[in-house]
Amino acid sequence: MQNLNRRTTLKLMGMGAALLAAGGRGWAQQAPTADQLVKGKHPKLIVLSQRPVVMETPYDLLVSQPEKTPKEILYIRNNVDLPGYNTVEGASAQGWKVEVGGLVDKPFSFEVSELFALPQAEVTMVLQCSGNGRTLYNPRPSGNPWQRGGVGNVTFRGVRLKDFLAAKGVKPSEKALFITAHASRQGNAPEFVRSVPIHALEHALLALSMNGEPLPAVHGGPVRLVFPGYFGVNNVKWVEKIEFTEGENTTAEQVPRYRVPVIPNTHLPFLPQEPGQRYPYNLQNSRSNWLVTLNSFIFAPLEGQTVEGPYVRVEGVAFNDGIVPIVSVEVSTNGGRTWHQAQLATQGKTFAWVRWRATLYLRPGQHEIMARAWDAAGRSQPLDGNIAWNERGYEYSGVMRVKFTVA
Ligand SMILES: Nc1nc2c(c(=O)[nH]1)N[C@H]1C(S)=C(S)[C@@H](COP(=O)(O)O)O[C@H]1N2
Ligand SMILES: [Mo]
Repeated sequence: MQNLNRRTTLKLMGMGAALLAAGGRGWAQQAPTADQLVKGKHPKLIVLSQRPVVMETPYDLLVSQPEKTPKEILYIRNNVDLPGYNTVEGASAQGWKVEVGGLVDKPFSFEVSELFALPQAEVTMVLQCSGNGRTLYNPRPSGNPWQRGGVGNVTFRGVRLKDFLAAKGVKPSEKALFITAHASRQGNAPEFVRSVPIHALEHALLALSMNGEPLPAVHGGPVRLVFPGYFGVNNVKWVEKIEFTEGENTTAEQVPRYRVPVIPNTHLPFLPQEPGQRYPYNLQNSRSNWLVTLNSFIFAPLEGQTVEGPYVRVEGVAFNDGIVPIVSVEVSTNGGRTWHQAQLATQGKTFAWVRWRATLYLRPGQHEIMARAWDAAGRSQPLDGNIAWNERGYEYSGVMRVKFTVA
């Protein structure tokens, strides 16, 4: 908060604000496009909400960049906007302070500008909203109507939180079971706070750059606390306070939002719900959207496409929480009766998505292809994603199906 007043390069007059101001002149009646709301975004991003800004990557754009998702097309999910930060350009680090406290032996604060001089680490990781795929649930849960474009594969670079604490000679207490990060906000805007299990400290990064460029302001610049392997919501943009805590924070983004029902103290990933049923979320009967659920996507062919046969190249990506490797992706063209092994581009543990491909021999006509990933922990994806139906529509990971035609 006090940070905000001191910031020098605050561009309060983003394109979004300009549009609103132009309302009286008539042309704001048309819904603003993504590039009008956030400077530098691709105009074809699908605007799910103007305020706070929420936009998803159309699937054809997502698959056009199968290595890395460029900042121009990466989805945006704000629960709370930070005025002036609606641009893909970097944000000034000058005067931005971060406090570190809670259950640590020596609370301290630092200036983001000090981080640039320290050893940097890099991680390529999937950034995915836990609401991604929500529209595939039936009946449709509440919340932003994400299709499959609330996801990207990006490289963050910055200072490892663990190394930074060690360099400062600061130790979290053994009583600290969670890391709780608070975002900067303006005025009396609601707080954005998230808690993740202390295990996440292992790979936590104070990110200063993304895809080799200054971290875009809209994606959390000048500094974002990223937790590789954790769902989007946990990666707190514009971080200004990091606390080590005994319990989870209890603001709305921690409970009741961003959780799925569970049976406490069991290893069932979620408690199946009667679709349409309500659930009394609390800290005990539900689990926060933390580790990324194993998932896979078909990048080609696309739904409705006509492709040349009889040899058809099928490809896509698969990812999990990075704790164990993805070991296989299989594809089926007969509704799951038989499966063919796809080839994986890389082996081993990774927080990034892993590309896969297979070549199938297919007769002319209509086909439906399914893809399913497995990891070394034996985890896979439900054939019917609706088994994980939950009131708020989180963590969809059902096997993807694509209908296409072979010429
Ligand atoms: N400060 C702050 N951090 C935040 C959010 C937010 O509203 N404010 N939204 C979270 C959610 S729900 C997601 S999915 C990701 C989206 O990251 P992106 O906007 O950089 O794509 O940011 C997370 N971090
Ligand atoms: Mo999200």
